[in-house]
Amino acid sequence: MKKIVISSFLCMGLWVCGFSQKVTPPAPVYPIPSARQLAWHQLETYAFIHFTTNTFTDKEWGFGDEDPTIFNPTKVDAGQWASVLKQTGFKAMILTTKHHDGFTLWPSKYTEHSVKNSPWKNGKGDVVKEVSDAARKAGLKFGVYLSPWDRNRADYGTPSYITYYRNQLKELFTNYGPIFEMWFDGANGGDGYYGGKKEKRKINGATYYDWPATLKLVRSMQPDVLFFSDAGPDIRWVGNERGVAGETNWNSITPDTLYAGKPGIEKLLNTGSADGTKWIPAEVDVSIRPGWFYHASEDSKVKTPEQLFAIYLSSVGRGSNLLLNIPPDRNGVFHPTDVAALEGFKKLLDERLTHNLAKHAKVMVSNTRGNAAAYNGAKITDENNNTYWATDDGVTTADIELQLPAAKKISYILLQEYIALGQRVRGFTIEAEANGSWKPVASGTTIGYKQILKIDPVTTGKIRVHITDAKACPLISNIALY
Ligand code: FUL
Repeated sequence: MKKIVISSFLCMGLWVCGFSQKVTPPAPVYPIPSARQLAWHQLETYAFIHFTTNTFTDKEWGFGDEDPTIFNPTKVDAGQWASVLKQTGFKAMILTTKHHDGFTLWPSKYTEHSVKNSPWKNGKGDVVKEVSDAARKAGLKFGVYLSPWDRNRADYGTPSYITYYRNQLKELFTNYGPIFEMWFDGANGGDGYYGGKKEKRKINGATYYDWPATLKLVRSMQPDVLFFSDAGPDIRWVGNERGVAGETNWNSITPDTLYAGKPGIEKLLNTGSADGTKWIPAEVDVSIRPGWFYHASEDSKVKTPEQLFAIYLSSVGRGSNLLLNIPPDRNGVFHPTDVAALEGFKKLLDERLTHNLAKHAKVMVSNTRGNAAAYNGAKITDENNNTYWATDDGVTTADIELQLPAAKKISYILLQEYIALGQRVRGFTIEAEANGSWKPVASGTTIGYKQILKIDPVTTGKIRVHITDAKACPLISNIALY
């Protein structure tokens, strides 16, 4: 103990303190993720499940006047959904417990517009229970989407509807175990059944719902839940439903600048901003079919494994999480075409992104923080995301060279920052050595949690990454080559 104190004193701020090897860890670059956001980043891919009366009316947005008796799946097999998702690499599922039509998939005691008045299981069924149970059994996390807009309710637009919405949240957040994410969207107001009034209603999206109070209520029931909306507070929308995050993708954004409907908002959501004040990473929601709900007419339009792989690269491969919607059909199961597409997608992931050629590479770096083993280049290939290579403070450009035991054909390069201390890298280039000379193979701006670059295949024994710009000393936890 005494030795460390003396040597620190003698060092007077030098990084390496003689034999005590005391090196100051990098200071965080704010904003940084919360513990629950950090865990969320690691989920990477999870499923959205859109299922309700729309599945039976062939609509995307039910008007709210649907007769509950039309909800009559022959067999809801949430076990099938969960096992397909588990086997194809998904980590969670988020269910539309109530879409804009207001029909509740659980027997809510606050409405008659519910599964309890359907013939399915003689009104004794509970889709939310079956899905949350199946998810947990398969080791998947469970999340809910409870549409704020409700085209069925007579009181939509008045204060009593907010009480109704919160009562439903109380049912969902107390009866179905842990909920990892609550998803709510900006679709609001417009025409609807509204208890028979059949009129157009407009609400003030900024004030009507009093979201701060609602989120506080939900957090009081489940403190670990993550809230998704256009503006967060935990996870933001990526600005499109095509499956594409920005090539530049900051986890930071300033929420004051966000509100639904603002011109240009999609672009900002897509890229985030380098100087954003809050950590609100983007989630990429996209459907495996053109619509969110099942329509037999779209059976021939299911995305192919190659299309799903491309979406994976433009979402997870750009540091976002992928929320892929798979809508159960009228039987209550995933359609065979969708299952085949998911299996094909998983096969492509296994073939293309599992055999890491950098595993036994020798790593040479232009600078190591305090010359300390704790931050050396080997941390980049140790396959441990809790360790990282770091440079000295003030060193914001640096080179990393990976030397492979033998030349290999490389088609994908994966980079990861240690984001627990903030997202830093603003620019990088990558070169490969072929026949004694270096040639550029890729370049980019942000890295974040994960960046996967598809390159023109190159056969090489040496890859060099230049960090060309960073907010502060870069912290790289992983580089993999495939
Ligand atoms: C949107 C909704 O209007 C769509 O129907 C769908 O649920 C999508 C995921 O969110 O806001």
